[in-house]
Amino acid sequence: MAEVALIVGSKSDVAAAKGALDVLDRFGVGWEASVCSAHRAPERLRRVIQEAEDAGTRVFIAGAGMAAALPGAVASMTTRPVVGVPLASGALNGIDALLAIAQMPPGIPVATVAINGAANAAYLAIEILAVNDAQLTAKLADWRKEQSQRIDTFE
Ligand code: RP5
Repeated sequence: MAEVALIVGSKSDVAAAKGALDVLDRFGVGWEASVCSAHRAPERLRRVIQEAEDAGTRVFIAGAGMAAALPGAVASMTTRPVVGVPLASGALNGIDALLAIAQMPPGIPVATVAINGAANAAYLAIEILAVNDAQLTAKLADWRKEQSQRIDTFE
């Protein structure tokens, strides 16, 4: 089952978003991924979200660059948590997307990660799912332990 649905605003965003899928795979979390622009195809976006919810999606990850309406638009169409990934593109190299995604109005939040922080979006989605999943919680604890051991090693 695709517990996480990843949506990006353009084909040009796909490479930058792939890091999220690698993390989800490593934790055995099911995902589905699609390209859908909030500006260019808003009606299709509503269908994509509805279909994902019907299929069991519990967390959305949405990545976009420039004016980056997508994560906020997804948040406006679902009550499931939305993690937004600002992607570096265009003249402002992601600063525009970061502000657009973070500055949501009260009541329609988007949990915003760093510019090009797709991997952290996946970790956050996994942490949300782990609240009700002891096995996933244990995997996260193992991963944290592994990270600690890595930084203690002088190589
Ligand atoms: C945003 O504009 C997309 O998320 C992408 O990062 C950027 C450029 O899109 P394209 O013109 O490459 O489709 O909406």
